Amino acid sequence: MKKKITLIGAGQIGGTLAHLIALKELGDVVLFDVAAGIAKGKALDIAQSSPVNGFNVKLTGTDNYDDTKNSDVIIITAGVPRKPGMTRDDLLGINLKIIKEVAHGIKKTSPKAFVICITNPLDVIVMALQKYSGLPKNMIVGMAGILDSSRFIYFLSQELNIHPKNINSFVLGGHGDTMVAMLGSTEVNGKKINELVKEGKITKERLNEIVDRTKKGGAEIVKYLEKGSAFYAPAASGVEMAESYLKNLKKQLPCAAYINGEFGAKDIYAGVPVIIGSSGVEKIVELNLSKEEKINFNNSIKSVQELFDAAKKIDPELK
Ligand code: A3D
Repeated sequence: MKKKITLIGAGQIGGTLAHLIALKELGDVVLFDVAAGIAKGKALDIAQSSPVNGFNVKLTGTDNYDDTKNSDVIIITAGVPRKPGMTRDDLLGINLKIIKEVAHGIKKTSPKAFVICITNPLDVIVMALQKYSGLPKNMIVGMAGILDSSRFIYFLSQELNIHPKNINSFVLGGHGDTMVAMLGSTEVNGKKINELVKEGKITKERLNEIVDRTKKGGAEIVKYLEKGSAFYAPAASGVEMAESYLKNLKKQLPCAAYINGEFGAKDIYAGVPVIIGSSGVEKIVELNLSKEEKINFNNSIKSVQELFDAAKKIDPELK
């Protein structure tokens, strides 16, 4: 039987997710949005491309949670994106309210689903989603690390004129300005990036600039678009997580997962390397961090905690 994938939020990312999922034939797609017309219109538009692209999945649009019943995977993008000059944290109040509504909707209709959250501010929203819904922590995960890592690898590949597939790297911590590029684990053609610095292939200053551009990667796109934020790369990243779950690929991916002791952090969601397979988040992969990486990771966890404290003030139910 075909898998059922529900996308809560049929905006820029939701629509792109639907298109990618259809092209990859990962399952039947239900697009859900409070703006039912957008969900229905996008579902119909993508479905009409099936004769051209040759995929065979069903696409429907709705604003009724009953139609999302018994989904295998749910990807949430419901919420408001940034406008130029805004930080992700500025979205907290409004997106918290939206995520509460979504949590209640999916809890009733798809309590067994693997749930991927993309709504910002990511780490705090995914933590709130878990608390509001009460769904198992290993079945609720946030997408950010794959996107941040992909941005970092892309910028490095352009700088070094090397195909991205020959670069291994990832970004951990919270999805914000405190995110941590793991330079100690970054390899280009199997060689540590620090060796390339020693060989003069890239300067330390240039590498720092690339790390900085990665941290501000979302804002750079918001500034260009003026209305809305990035959606192609975020959607591709969400699909990679869904695919690893649906096909039990057990890929190691940087995701916002529930940490309880790993990496020295406790009772918080933030970006760490995890294995995603048919049991959801099957494992957090602990790594040896350098002294500097550890300090930066702790700093990032602290800022996620501070924002979650702010969320608790907005809604005491989160305590
Ligand atoms: P957008 O195109 O505005 O789509 C959001 C959709 O959510 C709209 O169609 C709304 O109608 C819908 N919506 C609002 N309230 C509800 C509700 N209660 N139930 C169902 N649907 C609702 O935004 P987008 O797709 O560009 O971005 C969606 C979210 O993803 C935003 O919060 C962004 O900040 C976030 N985002 C996160 C990343 C990460 O890497 C974590 C990257 C890019 C964007």
